[in-house]
Amino acid sequence: MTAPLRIAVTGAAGQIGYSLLFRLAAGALGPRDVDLRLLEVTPALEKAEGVAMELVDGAFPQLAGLALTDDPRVAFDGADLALLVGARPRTAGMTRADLLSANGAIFTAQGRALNDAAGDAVRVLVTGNPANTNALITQQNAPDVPADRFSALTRLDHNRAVAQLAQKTGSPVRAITRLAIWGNHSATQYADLSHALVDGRPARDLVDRAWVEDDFLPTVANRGTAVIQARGSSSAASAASATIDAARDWLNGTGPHDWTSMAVVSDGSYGVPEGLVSSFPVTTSDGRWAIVPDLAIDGFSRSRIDASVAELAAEREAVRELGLI
Ligand code: NAX
Repeated sequence: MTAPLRIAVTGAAGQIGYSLLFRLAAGALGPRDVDLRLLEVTPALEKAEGVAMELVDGAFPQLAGLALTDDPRVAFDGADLALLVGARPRTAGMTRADLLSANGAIFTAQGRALNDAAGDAVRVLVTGNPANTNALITQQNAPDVPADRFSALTRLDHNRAVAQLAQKTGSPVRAITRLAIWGNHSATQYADLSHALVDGRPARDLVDRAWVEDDFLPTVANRGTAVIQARGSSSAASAASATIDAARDWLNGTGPHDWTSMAVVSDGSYGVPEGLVSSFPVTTSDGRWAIVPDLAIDGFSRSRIDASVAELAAEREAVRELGLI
């Protein structure tokens, strides 16, 4: 019998956790049973205990194990998949350096714990912001885990872009393929539809340039802010759903004619400096990702990719100066 997939989830008492955990328990990653290891900070353990009670009350047939802890080494012990959702949000008066430093403390410790305790096959997906740089810190603090096992979530941006293009062209979401998010999960991200297809037809033949530049790109990049304004709190169910999509595709593979977007450790492809955790179009199979090679990058795309990558390079410099990597 196959052992359950052991999944560590950090930030289990948070809003994303509240959507994510129930879908994991319900089998959103596939037919394999799951063993959930919930990590929270000590003051939030009681709240997480309530979430654990509700998971039990769901009587999910695939939920083969459930544990709750405030110790990263216990949460990550033998983990096949680590979903790092918990992070320190930016609060009033915090500078960017304060934010990087507070998150640095979390992700250096979690990187070390993953290095020591995680299973040999572990895949680590960082949702907590600033996701790309948190993933970089985690990866750099887990030197024994292969670098290609770390990713940051840009799937929500990808999904938002797919949905916008589907709405604009009056097509079902499943008709949209080959969209790509490049760079950072931030307002500088670049949602590239220059290779995208709508039912096999080039998207660029169906939408005009003005819509792309004045509507599509700002809508996708600022969608998180728009959701906060409308809902009074940040995207949670869609972020949980994107985290599931990203993990499922990483473990199970993308289809033959499509790709997805993942922020992964750059090998220097497309002029992105080696080692930065930057979003690329990728295909996945057998638990491994590969950057889609040989795409033509026009001048507009080049300048947008370069701007977002420059932001990532500045974040890397800042965390180097803080001694976090
Ligand atoms: P919440 O503030 O509701 O929950 C975060 C939880 O993490 C809290 O319960 C907190 O106690 C816990 N936590 C903090 N430090 C921890 C640690 N060291 N170990 C374990 N748990 C810890 O935030 P939520 O709305 O759930 O969002 C979580 C993170 O996702 C935030 O950083 C948020 O900015 C980020 N997001 C990332 C997105 C993406 O596309 N990459 C989109 C949605 C979201 O904004």
